[in-house]
Amino acid sequence: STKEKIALLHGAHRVGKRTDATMEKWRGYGLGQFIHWGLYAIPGGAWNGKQYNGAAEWIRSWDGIPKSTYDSLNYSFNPTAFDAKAWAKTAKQMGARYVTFTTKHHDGFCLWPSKYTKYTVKNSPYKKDIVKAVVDAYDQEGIDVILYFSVMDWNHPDWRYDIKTKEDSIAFERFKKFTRNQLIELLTNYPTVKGLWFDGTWDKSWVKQAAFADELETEMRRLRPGLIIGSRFRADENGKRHFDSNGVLMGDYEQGWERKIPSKIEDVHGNDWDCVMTVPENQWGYNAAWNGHLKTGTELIEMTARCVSLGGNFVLNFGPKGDGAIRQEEIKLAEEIGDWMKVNQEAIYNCEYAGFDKQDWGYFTRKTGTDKVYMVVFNVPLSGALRIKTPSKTAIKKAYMLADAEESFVPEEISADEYFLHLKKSTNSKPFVIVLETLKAT
Ligand code: JFZ
Repeated sequence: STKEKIALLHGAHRVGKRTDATMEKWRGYGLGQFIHWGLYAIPGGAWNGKQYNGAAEWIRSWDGIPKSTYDSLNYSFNPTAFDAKAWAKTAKQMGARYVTFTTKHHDGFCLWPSKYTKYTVKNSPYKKDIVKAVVDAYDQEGIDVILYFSVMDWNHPDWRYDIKTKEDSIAFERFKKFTRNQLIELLTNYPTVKGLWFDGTWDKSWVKQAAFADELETEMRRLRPGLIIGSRFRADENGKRHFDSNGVLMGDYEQGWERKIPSKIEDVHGNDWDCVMTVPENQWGYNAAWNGHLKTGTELIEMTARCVSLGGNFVLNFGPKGDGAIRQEEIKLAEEIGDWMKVNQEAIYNCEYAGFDKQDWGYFTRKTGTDKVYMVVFNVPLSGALRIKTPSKTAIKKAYMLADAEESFVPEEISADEYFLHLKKSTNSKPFVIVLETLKAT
């Protein structure tokens, strides 16, 4: 465009996608797991017998919950059923290729023994380093780890929502040092982690720290070359978040797709992105009384395919119980997704936007950089005819079922660059994948 660029000191550091191997690997993950676990898992959405409808991990902030009583939950934190290896096995079984784990949520409780606050696992009956257990267990399964970190910290006396007085500013300077120390500590303690997933960065106090946050980001990247940081970490000097004042993405991928998925490729502006999703409408931490619509395995598989078809990753959230065990409903979903992934993962891993027009039966994905296109079919039309519109001068050489290459199709050309694939039988009860080997005329 001809729009003039505003000179920025703390805007984006790069225009366009990263091209290094670490980021290319991230781009190919396809499916990830999110884990929200912390003190909020103990009340599990209820306080003194009263169920709260909001997100369970926010319970400390609801009216009528005494903050000091909540903050004392660390004295009852003794998760006897916590088994990081079992979590990692569940993730592996589901087909997740990365995990994002809450080291510290808004309540400020640290699941690692941070030197910079007393409010950690170390001062709970459990005592042991949970972040280390999780990182080691997932590393062992070959699943990459990203650490979730909330800048907003309800427990820290120096946290401020805004800076209005001299006192606020002095306190927040201390808070900034504390935040830096904790982040450097995490990166130093857990050198195998691939990235940081920031949250709690929306308040005015933090939005005003463009210079500090920019320098801190640079420091972290210097410490861990290849580190992946999303767009939710810092604002530019005009207070613009995610995208700077010139509309350029800040960070390595767009982190704004929270419980929503883009509907067309234009929505993602050529950026990397991932979508984080809850099973109920909006519960991240454990809520014993999950209510409302609970997404089914098929819905979650469809979301995965939709994300990959638009060049993103899909990340499904798990909220383990206060004792550390993953709830049965989540285990079942992980199994259902995993069973599907075992047969169809080729259409999900290392795939990208295919460049084909979207059709009503489902989603196209493409094995990155190749001529292999996948049709992930969710809605079979009554006619049994699946429409394909190819980009111009693209021929379909072969079409066959991914689960059974013997079952092949002869595409019927119905007009220029437009075909029908006629399904032989529609006995499929699960979404299925058809492979297209294409050939582009040069
Ligand atoms: C935040 C947290 O407050 C929440 O508890 C959970 O951890 C989630 C993953 O992140 O919630 C958000 C953050 C950003 C948006 C919405 C909810 N957003 O950008 O629309």
